[in-house]
Amino acid sequence: MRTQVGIIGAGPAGLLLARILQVHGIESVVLEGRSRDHVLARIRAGVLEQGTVDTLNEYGVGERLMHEGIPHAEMQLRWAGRRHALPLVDETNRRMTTYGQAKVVRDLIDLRETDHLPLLFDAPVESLEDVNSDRPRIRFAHDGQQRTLECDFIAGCDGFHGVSRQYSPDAEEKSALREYPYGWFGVLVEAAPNPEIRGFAHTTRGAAVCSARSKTIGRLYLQVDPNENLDAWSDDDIWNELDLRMQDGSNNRLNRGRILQRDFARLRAFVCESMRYGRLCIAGDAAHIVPPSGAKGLNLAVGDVRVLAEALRRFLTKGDTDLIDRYSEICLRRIWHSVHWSCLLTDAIHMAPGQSRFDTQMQYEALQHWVYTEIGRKHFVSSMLGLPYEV
Ligand code: RFL
Repeated sequence: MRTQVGIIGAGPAGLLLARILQVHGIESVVLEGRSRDHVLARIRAGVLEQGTVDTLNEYGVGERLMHEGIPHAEMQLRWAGRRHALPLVDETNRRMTTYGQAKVVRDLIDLRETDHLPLLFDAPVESLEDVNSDRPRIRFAHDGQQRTLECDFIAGCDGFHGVSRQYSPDAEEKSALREYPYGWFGVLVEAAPNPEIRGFAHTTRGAAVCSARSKTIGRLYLQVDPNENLDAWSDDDIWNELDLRMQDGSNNRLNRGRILQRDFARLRAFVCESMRYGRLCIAGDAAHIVPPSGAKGLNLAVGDVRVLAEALRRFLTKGDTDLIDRYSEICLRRIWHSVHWSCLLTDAIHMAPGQSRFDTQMQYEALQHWVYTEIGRKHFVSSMLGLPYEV
């Protein structure tokens, strides 16, 4: 097998990259280790920046998003048992949109399959060869056979646990990690999200987060200790704890419904600053992880892929290496900005183990600053809405 760009991973990064390259007339093959069903059922992100919405529209993947996406113009923050709200729209009317990652992935897969372009599921990549030559190769398994894909360039879009990052020799040396001493216990629920109870809550019992995936499906999180026995929580325990943490002195309560899925995510921030080596570039979660509080992971993946697609277009059609040489540098400006914001927000809303009353008061001050000062509001809104793209 041979192609121009071998793409590892059919998450948002790999699939969107394949789509943009297709629009530019560049061939690619997408290799995905898991099954189609598994990829489509994965519940993750749900909040899209305006830039992500615009990019999906620009490349012809925005039709369902325009019908089913829920734009929102306000962020609620709760602390000390009171609700505070701040507008989340800028002067050019940019805002956030709720639209599940699973839908973004399905839209991209549907389009690629309709166009009969190569996308192989159950095709785990085992190794890469000659990455630093002009004929890099991908070794993968498919249909019980070992196979090789020869490419002009490899895009490692295989997430945090993927194989591609390790092929950059200085990846480890150029990586930075922060692990938080807590995680998010997430539930996907069949219950209409109550617009009066949304956003983040800081409480001395730990944080809670209420968001929506659609008009009928809610996505709710509780901060928990990483060693918490989550099997011991009944559905009622989860709802009761959410009610306790989201209470704001009003009679508003979450609408309850069937819990469709439970999961746990350890919070961490990670950046690998070496995103390119020879004919390999890594993008999305393969290169960076942000704590989910800032809703930045998928949005950052889109930012990387925009730069990578344009850099590959210039390189493969004109032999111009300028942009590909600056790929890491350009992406990292946006990445560190989002990581910094996501960590600030994470620090402000979670209770760290053994946290003092002093620390809690400092968090109230940070929250107060974002909601009740002009400069704080500007910082909050521009950070949530995301930096403009350089490419
Ligand atoms: P993905 O989605 O992990 O996809 C990588 C793909 O690569 C495949 N793969 C391989 N394929 C072949 N061979 C191998 N050897 C392979 N190894 C791996 C995997 O099976 C997979 O299909 O990475 P990608 O494309 O970079 O996309 C990143 C996003 O998925 C991620 O950043 C977001 O989900 C993060 N995130 C959020 N981001 C937002 O922008 N807004 C949000 O509201 C938001 N909420 C969240 C989130 C992440 C969360 N978790 C999982 C911690 C909420 C949570 C709880």
